[in-house]
Amino acid sequence: MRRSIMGVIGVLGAATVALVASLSVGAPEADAAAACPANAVCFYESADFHGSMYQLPASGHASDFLKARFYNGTGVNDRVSSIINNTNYKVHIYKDVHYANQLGYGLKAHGNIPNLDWVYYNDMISSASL
Ligand SMILES: [Ca+2]
Repeated sequence: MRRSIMGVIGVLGAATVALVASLSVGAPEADAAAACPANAVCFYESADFHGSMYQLPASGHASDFLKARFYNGTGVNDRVSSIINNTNYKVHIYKDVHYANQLGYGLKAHGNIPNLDWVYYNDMISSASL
């Protein structure tokens, strides 16, 4: 009898641990902002640097966002809503692929824009370069 009670407690304990683990890992993931590394330019799917992220390649150029994917697999083209520029250079953004139709004057070195809606460029960027 004693052995079977211990067995039940063991099963419940394991289930509780599994539930706590899944909550602590799963809950923040949906809303946490992915950190933008040093010397990188990061494009985010949502405002306030939320959602999935795409980093400008080390070359400093991305001529065609139709070929780019956020970390979650979603296409980047016309889906960027916020940007962090952690480089020493200005980032230029364009409405169309191959650096056509520049949007504004660019994002200054070590600058960021939490919401592209503020400048009417939300879900519009199709290429970018330093
Ligand atoms: Ca576009």
